[in-house]
Amino acid sequence: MKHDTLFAQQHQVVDFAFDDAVADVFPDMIRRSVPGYEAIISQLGVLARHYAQAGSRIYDLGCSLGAATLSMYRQSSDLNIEHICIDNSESMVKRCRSRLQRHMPDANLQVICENIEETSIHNASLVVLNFTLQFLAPEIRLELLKKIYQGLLPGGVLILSEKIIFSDKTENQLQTDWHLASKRANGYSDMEISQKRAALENVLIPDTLEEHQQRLAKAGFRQSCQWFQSFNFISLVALK
Ligand code: GEK
Repeated sequence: MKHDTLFAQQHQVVDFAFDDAVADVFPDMIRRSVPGYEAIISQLGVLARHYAQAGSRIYDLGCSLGAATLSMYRQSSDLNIEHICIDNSESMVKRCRSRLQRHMPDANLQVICENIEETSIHNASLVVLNFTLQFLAPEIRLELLKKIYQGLLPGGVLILSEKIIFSDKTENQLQTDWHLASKRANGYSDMEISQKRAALENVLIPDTLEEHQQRLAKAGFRQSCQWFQSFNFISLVALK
């Protein structure tokens, strides 16, 4: 696995982009930056086993290199699922396509380069937004959730993982400090941490847990259950 040193040199901070340089080190970057990422990926397989309906579609929106899809496929390969992976980064999509074709050659799979705002969703038993919604402009998030709700089959679910903020200032500071401590423990220097934070500032806009739950309810979901938290990273299952 290629080591992520993208922010190790002092440089002029530009907005973070999912380009070739990021895609090349992405598995290392996300594993060291998102506490619990690997646990989430493996539990997505368990949840897919639970919710995937035979002959339906599973959408992985903002799929990056396809880790979520691979985990879900491995637990549901007997169910004749059509896997739809979407990302708007060409750098991610070309690597994702070749990885998934290699690791799941018998799967019914489409890997598409497009903005998830444009994706039409239907016959879905499961839709995954694993750390993707946070990169969309806040004012279009509800529309996307409504579209997902409409495209889900009865009994279908959305799995939504996000970095969050906390309305209580003290807790927000503590959770942020704990996350930074985990990045340091994973070998990132203070300079790397602060340069990456500056690069993400205008690109990753987090909501509170309450904002997510209210938005999911507005989109039509009858209930959303939090199943994961590690510091300021959470995951929800939203039920149609
Ligand atoms: C994983 N889910 O490994 N349309 C399509 N893709 C988008 C959009 C958009 N509007 N905005 C951002 N992306 C993955 C990890 S990473 C999370 C998801 C992170 C894509 C973007 O190109 C990137 O690949 C992904 O969403 C976010 O389970 O890097 O923190």
